[in-house]
Amino acid sequence: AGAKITCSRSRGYQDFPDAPRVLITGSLGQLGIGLAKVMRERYGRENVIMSDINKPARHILENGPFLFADVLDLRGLRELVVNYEIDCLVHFSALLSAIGEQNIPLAMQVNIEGVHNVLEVAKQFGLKLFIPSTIGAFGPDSPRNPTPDVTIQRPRTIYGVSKVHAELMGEYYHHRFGLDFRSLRYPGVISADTMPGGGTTDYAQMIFHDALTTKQHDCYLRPDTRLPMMFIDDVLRATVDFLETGSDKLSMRTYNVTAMSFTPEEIAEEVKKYVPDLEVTYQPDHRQAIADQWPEVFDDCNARQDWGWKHRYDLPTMCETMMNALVPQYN
Ligand code: AKB
Repeated sequence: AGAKITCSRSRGYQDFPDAPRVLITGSLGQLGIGLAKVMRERYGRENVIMSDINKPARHILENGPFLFADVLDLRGLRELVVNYEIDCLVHFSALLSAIGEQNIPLAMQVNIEGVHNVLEVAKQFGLKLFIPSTIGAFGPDSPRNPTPDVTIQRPRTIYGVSKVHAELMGEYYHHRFGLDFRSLRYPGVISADTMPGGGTTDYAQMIFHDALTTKQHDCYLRPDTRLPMMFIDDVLRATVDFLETGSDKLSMRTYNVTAMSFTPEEIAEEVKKYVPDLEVTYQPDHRQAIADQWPEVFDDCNARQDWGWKHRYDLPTMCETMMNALVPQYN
């Protein structure tokens, strides 16, 4: 392992004297490639190591260090952290809400055992640890509009249960062992450069691809299903800003973040401004029951107050940016 990593820590640190060395698990999912890009610009290419159990496309290998890492292999994780002098672990490996329900044992392994492993490694080697949480960490008993940071959490998906577990375990390790654990509860994330990966909010990304190909989008949610959402650039900026915030500014370790809330009907209207003959039909499936238990509007006032979170993309600017990114891909 590691043959492809050519830098030494000192070389990386010459250009970026205060840069942490970061390992991103599950980095071939929706967020990892983008986060590695943003972090490499800030911390230096060699200081941000992507990892996954899947094989990356060639361009990913060309853009910076990539390693095989299985989050279920504790010894392997320890080895990577020691060999590559990791300071910060960003743990993205997880099965999302819809796919998790289809393979509960695997979701428990990846989302719960995987978290145990990264917590142990982070504690042992004094790493900063980021594990994302989600709007899915709330459930039918939580207030839905708005949903504050601290309230009833009784999710009814394995994804939600595993994310509450991650939040609580991370906070426990923080209080018990002083671990610098941080978590953001992300809403649905919309991005142009990857396809959706088994979530309940996937439709909000698929509608763009459908509009630009078949001009026909069959939505698996009811037209009036309101969910919190964020454009990927906001998600990545929130994550880096949050990780760079001094511990003294954080009044808690797990924060809600969001940018907008919309329904399938509302995003369809916005996309039709670019593709007027787009046809949208609605056939709710098993994902409707999941969405019906989730927040409609997310209250992220603590993130805004404590570390200055401010979104840049709302529904119209997100749609414009998605269209600008995707139109050239389909022409
Ligand atoms: C999902 O739909 O499962 C995710 C999420 C909101 O956490 N996108």
